[in-house]
Amino acid sequence: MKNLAPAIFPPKGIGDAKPGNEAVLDWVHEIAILTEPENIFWCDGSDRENEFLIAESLKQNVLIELNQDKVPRSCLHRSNPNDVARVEQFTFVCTPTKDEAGPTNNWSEPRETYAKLRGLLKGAMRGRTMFVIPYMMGPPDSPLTKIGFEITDSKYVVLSMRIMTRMGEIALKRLGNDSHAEWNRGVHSLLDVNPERRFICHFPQDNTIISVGSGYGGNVLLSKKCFALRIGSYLARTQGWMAEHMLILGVESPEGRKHYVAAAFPSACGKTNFAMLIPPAHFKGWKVTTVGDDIAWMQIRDGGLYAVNPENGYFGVVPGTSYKSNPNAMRSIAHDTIYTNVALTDDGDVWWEGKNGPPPAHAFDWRGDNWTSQSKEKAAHPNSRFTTPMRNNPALDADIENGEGVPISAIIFGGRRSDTVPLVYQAFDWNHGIYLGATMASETTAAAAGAVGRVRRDPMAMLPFCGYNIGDYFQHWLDIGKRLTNPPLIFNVNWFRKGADGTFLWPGFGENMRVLEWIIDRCEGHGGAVKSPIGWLPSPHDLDLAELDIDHNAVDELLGLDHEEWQKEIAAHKEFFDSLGSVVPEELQKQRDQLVGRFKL
Ligand code: GTP
Ligand code: SPV
Ligand code: MN
Repeated sequence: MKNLAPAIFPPKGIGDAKPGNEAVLDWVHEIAILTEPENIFWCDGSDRENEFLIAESLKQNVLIELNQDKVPRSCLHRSNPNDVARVEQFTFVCTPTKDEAGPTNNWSEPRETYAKLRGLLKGAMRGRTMFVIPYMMGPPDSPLTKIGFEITDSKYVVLSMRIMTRMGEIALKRLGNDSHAEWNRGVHSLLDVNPERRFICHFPQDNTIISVGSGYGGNVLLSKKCFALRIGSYLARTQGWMAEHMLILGVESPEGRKHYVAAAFPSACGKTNFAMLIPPAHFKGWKVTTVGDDIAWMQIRDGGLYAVNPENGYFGVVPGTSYKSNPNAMRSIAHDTIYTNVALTDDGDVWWEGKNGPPPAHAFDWRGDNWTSQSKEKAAHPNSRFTTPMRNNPALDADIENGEGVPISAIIFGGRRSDTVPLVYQAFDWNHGIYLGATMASETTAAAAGAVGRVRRDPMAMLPFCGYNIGDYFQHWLDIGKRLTNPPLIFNVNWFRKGADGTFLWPGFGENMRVLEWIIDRCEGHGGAVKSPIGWLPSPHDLDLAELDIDHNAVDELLGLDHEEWQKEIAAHKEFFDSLGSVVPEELQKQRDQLVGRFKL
């Protein structure tokens, strides 16, 4: 099978970057005895190593060569068709008690789970190469920065981790030789890429992740959802910081005033697009820059919240990306990019639904099958992805390496809601903002296996990523608030509200600048708003809608509150809290009572 490449034998000087830390060596030794690889490859993250691994991957069909004139130094990867998204139903949090994992996580007893996984991993790397990847999450000089190691038998994982993290020597140096230092242990094996033997298991108390049976990004690039969010959120709570599923962007006014905002939207709900926003022509002199597109690690400093992006690259949704919707993403993925599950044209270019220009007459679809512009099936998988270095982004923020982090003026929550939820509104205060986050919902997307378009509650966009009890997570937000003398303001947005005809009421993408400007205005203490039962709402003239072709009825609808819909919404909040049992903090129950009360005024 194409995913299961045989062992490789590198020339001298490649694959021998052994760390000096005894604890790491002991752990690698133990995993090697279990998995019985043909050989061990110690990654150093160098260009030479990368070139060698790309060449081997092309030979073994792990990667497909693209037309180097069209997409220089880029390749295509096809994952197994049974393996194209995160698998939440096979994702486990293995805390000593079920209670610690809480009502929203699949729990599995640690000792039994280790035993089961050991059984699956026994001899799993026979005839294969075992790669050891040292990596660093966060800027080199940040107190938030953490080290991880991922053991894997997939070259695709090695090549992707080199883009997504600061990989190799830099991580070994930061870790040093102290055998008691904190670092994450990650073990990944493709096994036989069989959904029946696919488990993504987290052991927060051991700072350990074991992922088997998948080759898809979110399940196997262990730095990302597994470490930076699930284990990260657990560490953050015990250590007093925050690990969140948030983009971070900088926004600078023509007068040179700069703010940073962090925004939590669920998977495939617009984080990468918002983080790379280009203001429309009307906003002359405004500049938006990207710090991160998916994950924020935040600490308290001087009573405020400061964020770093722990990642080094973007693993972004491809379909819908075009020079019209997201020019910065298009420029980022024009070179040095790994594409996963997009279509391949006859001239060796990549294609996907929503790319600029007409569809090709013929292409190979994401599975590698013949496809024509008449085909009913999609050419690119709806969850096809790009893996690209953040340094490709023309809008990269200058403070990306700032170890203290960037000061956050506003936190924005948002989901994909066809109805009920207005374009934007502001929470009355921090605790009310937590209520907005805790009750947010979104229509499900192709980023996770399962039904698409079903409204589900996804608190802080962390439902699949919180590595401990969600009630304790809410309490952690409340506790952080008590320590903030200068807390960010909290907002909720919804780019996805639809009209009676079923089309989006709001143009979205670059035009979201109009909402962002209102948010910044509110942070600076000007900017009008009216008090509503759900929070501060802009009235139509509070938003700058100049030079925007939008019907005023659509604007009214976007900013309107339908009381009947909200009665259903509040009932759904109650149903959600009830489903969590007794873990929801009293303060959030109180917030709901107050919300109900405000509707009765
Ligand atoms: P993950 O990588 O899964 O965490 O996703 P994400 O939150 O970064 O979402 P992304 O920006 O990749 O957008 C996902 C999908 O939403 C794409 O198909 C976009 O075209 C679409 N999208 C993003 N922003 C907007 C918007 O403002 N309006 C509309 N209508 N669609 C949008
Ligand atoms: C998400 O699903 O939120 C992603 C993609 O960012 S994955 O890395 O697959 O989780
Ligand atoms: Mn994400």
